Amino acid sequence: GSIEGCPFGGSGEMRSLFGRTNRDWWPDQLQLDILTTEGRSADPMGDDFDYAEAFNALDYKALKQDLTDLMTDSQPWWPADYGHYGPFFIRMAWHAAGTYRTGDGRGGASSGQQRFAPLNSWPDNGNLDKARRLLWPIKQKYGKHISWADLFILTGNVAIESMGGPVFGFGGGRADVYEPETTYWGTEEEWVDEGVETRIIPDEGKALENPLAAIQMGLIYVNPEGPGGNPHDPEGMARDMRETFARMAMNDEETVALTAGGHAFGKCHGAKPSDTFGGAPEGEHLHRMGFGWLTDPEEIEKGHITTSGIEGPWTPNPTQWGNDYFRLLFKYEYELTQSPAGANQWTPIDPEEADMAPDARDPNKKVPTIMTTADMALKRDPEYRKISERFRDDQAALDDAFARAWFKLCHRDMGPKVRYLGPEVPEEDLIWQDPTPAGTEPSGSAVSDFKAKVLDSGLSISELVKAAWASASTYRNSDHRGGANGARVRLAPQKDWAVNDPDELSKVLSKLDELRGELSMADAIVLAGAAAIEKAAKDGGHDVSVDVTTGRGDAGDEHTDAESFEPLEPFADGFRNYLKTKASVKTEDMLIDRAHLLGLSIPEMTALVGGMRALGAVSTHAKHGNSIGVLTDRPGTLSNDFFVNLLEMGTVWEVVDESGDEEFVGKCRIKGDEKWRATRTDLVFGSNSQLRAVAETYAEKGGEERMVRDFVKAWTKVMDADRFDLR
Ligand code: HEB
Repeated sequence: GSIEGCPFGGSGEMRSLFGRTNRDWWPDQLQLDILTTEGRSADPMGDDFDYAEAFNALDYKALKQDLTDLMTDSQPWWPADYGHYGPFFIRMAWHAAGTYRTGDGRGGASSGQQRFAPLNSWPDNGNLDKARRLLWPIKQKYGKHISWADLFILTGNVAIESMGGPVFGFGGGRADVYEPETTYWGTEEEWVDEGVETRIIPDEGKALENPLAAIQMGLIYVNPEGPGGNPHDPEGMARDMRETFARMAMNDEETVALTAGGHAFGKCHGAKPSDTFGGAPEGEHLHRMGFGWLTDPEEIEKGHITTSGIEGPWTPNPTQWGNDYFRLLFKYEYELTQSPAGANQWTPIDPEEADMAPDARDPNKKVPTIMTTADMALKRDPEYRKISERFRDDQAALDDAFARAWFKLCHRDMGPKVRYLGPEVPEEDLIWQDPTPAGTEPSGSAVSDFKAKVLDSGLSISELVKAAWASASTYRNSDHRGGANGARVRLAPQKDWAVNDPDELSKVLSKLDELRGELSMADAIVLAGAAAIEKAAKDGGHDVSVDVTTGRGDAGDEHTDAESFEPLEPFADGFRNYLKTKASVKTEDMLIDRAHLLGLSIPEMTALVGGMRALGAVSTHAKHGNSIGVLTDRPGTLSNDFFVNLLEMGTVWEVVDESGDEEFVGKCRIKGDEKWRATRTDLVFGSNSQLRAVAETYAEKGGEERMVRDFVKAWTKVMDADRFDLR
């Protein structure tokens, strides 16, 4: 069944973690992945390349000037509509950023994924291959000092500015990656232009599966022609827009401002039936050199291009910022028409000559303006309409709302503001940046005094470890949100998440608050976990120190958009053996997903799971009850018992029938008496051949010492995952 808010809820059918992959779409694709196994990186820049340092040495002004000049430097192989590439580049930037979704924080502009499959070949990204190639001479000129990912967004900003539009700022710092990211984009085997089903069909009880944020496979958001292409369903159109934009963290006002502001510029392309064009880049002939959707150069020259299939501009001034979009939307009645490519679109009835637009190639020729079905929703939906009327009558309000929403769109996946680089980072703190007040360095013996008091406080090892894990483990490498800094674990909604055992957590936090003195809560929580682990290691005969870099600050409710933290709730956390409800992927897949979001390697994940089980740090609210998976007789001691007992041949495992394949009992192979209980997440370290191989190294002679060391290192990595202030 579908689980409200769960990134793996949805269809109810079991699926693989990443759904349909590049290899499924393009079976003939070059098999480069065999060269990225065995620890070899695909990144040519090398480990010591520091993008921030390179960016800071960029001649930013010169780059912006070159981008401004490029806007009107029309190239014969892909001439600029109206002699200005601005609108085209805005669409490129919007589609780079617009894949972001709050559900798992994946997608978005921050690693330049539009360069790679599948995004480079999504029908919705049609012809953006040309936009990126237009930028190549500039990328080449500035080299390592500007990443593709930053360049896409900065180009969008320059495009807006060069057409008189309002811009709020720019933060650089998106380091490129050199291989496609593994992101779940859905399970469907067809693209939107091949007739794949729409994902929201209320009559059939079909809701948009989380974390997906697009209405059909191959789209960024909605279908511009209407739900499933149907232009006669205004309610459905608004519903689809509201749902998909909400998944991108946008409310109604932001949605209206973005769509109307974006469509102040440029045009739609639907001059010819789409079957007169070549295929998408990834599957095209070698000699097309990564270009797709091709037709005769003479046709391109004449502007006979099809992208979406819809044809025409929204306003009479497609390269000038202004309010004509709303003016025309409300001035005219619109009728449903078909583009030359056969797409559904809306045309004003009896437009005045002055409200006609120039042809994209011939300024002396006049063409009618258009609206897509999605644009029509801005006046057909009552809530959108109120906002649209306000913007129609108040240009300054639209300017401000568009500039802010565009900035958010392009920076939402960059995490806290300390990650932004460059001279145009806005002063103002924005709530969606999860601002955290700066911390202070504790003085003298504050840290050691506190750690001693914590161990004397009566709080258990497991309670302290769980609190620190609850605080830090919300971090997501995908959008750099969450983590221990700010101590938001003591605020709503995190303090009440079932995975955090709220009653226990609140007891631990108030005790720590009592003992912490001058330390921030955020530091205190991490230090308490460190003290507990040092003690637990010592009890196991290992003398280790768990280093903590202090200096975390405490955020308050006023710094926190509680609602925006809801998608960070783990519906499964294999590290704490917690599962809320069975999902549409295997429970062990959810551990892998969480480890990926935390940026962990296989050995790091393995050492953490084994260590946390030994420490007894499992959730009591786990579906499976307390202490399940704690395969040791001495919980609270840091040992390799979990691995030793898991791999012990004297134990045979059976499914606990009522558990629906989620809980297992380990019995003595000879006597048959019960020894342990475990979950899928536990047994996968014995059943999966690769994880077993790693588990064996921790269970074998000499392995415990290494496990303790690896555990502490991985633990510290998680605790510090959000310490961008240190880098
Ligand atoms: Fe947009 C274009 C739809 C949103 C900006 N769009 C466009 C088109 C379409 C659309 C269909 C056409 C393409 C071609 O070429 O053919 N959109 C849409 C939708 C939505 C949107 C449905 C949701 C509602 N946009 C948007 C946003 C933005 C934009 C948000 C930003 C801000 N677009 C844009 C631009 C353009 C477009 C600028 C133009 C391009 C050129 O000109 O090339």
